[in-house]
Amino acid sequence: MEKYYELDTASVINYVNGKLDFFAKDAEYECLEIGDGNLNLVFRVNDKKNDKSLIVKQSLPYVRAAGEDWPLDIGRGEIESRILQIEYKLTNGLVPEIYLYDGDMCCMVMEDLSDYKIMRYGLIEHEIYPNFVEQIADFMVKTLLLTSDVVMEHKEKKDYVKSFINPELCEITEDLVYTEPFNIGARNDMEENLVEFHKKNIVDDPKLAIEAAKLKFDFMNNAQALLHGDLHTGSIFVNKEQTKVIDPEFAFYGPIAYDIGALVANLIMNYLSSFYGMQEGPEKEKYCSWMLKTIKDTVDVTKTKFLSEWDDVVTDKMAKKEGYKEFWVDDVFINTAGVSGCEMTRRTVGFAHVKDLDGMTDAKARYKAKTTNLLMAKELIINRADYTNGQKYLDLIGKYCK
Ligand code: SR1
Ligand code: MG
Repeated sequence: MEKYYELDTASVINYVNGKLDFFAKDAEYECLEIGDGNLNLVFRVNDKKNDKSLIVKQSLPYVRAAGEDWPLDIGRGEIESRILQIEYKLTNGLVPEIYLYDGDMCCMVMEDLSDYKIMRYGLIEHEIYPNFVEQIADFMVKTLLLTSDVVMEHKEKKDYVKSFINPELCEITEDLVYTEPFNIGARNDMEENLVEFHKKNIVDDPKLAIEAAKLKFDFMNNAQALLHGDLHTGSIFVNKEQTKVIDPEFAFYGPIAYDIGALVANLIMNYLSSFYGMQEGPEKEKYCSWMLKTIKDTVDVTKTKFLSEWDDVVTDKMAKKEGYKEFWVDDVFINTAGVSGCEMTRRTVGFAHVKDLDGMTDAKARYKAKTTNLLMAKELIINRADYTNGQKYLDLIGKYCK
């Protein structure tokens, strides 16, 4: 920690030039702090004259969204830079390229994606991304299937498991996703008019409690694949052509359902904010039908890709036995529904919310979207075994959103 200091928009330029031969001598710098996540500082350093830019991401020794009272392992960027390099190779560039990781400054320098937008903000503006499903499904299948025991040599996989032990970040998920939202108090944060609703429908339901508990211990004990660990729409950069995944600092070996479920949940929450928040008319119709198709296809295309890749890449003799592939894939998608439900719950009543729902300006519509979100979440957790294909999600949404 002796060599660590917190960067700002002035010092980051010298910092980068001391580490990398990236910018030209005559560079005209423009530097902004663009981090809007819960944890880190993120700078974009741009040379206007030569049109070259990069991103510097620095870990803080605490949770940015909470302040110094919530300390956090400052070395987390090391895991992030390692997984990004692995994912870059596995996915042929569906993540940004890493130029440098500096363990003294807990800093990562990487490719700038200035012609992309954070997907959550694009979706809030009702933008449509035609290539998203194919690319994100490729990302998930390649990073998850290829790092699992059915494909990897088992001792090598165990070395990976060891080197991606990420206890502090996992603890955040164990608490914020799988524990606090199903109880009263702690760091939960909800609108006043949801307090009673939350108690009655979530906290006081014993059936929900046991199913959420099962999902929590699946998250903690099922070292199935090398997860991104926080695959919501704020961790994805998109434009009309391309998709890039960022921010895998919560990476560890966990259940594949955790990545797919987080993504599906965030798409559903955007749908709810649009269904209840947009004015009636052709724009709403077009956007909402695209989002419904995106939810359905995210499940179905990912599932189909797992099944079709399997025969080409699986190496384990027992995994090749007839019927095992279908069992494995079904199990992943059953738990995907459960994870989606936990993510939807925590984003409504827990510590970390989503702008899709919180940003709805009409209070009545926001209440309707948030309560519907909680009821659908509960159904997805309790009856997750029914949600093995995309149409089932659309049936559920259709039942609630009338
Ligand atoms: C204290 S961190 C809160 C949330 O932000 C991250 O993006 C993760 O989703 C985490 O749960
Ligand atoms: Mg993040």
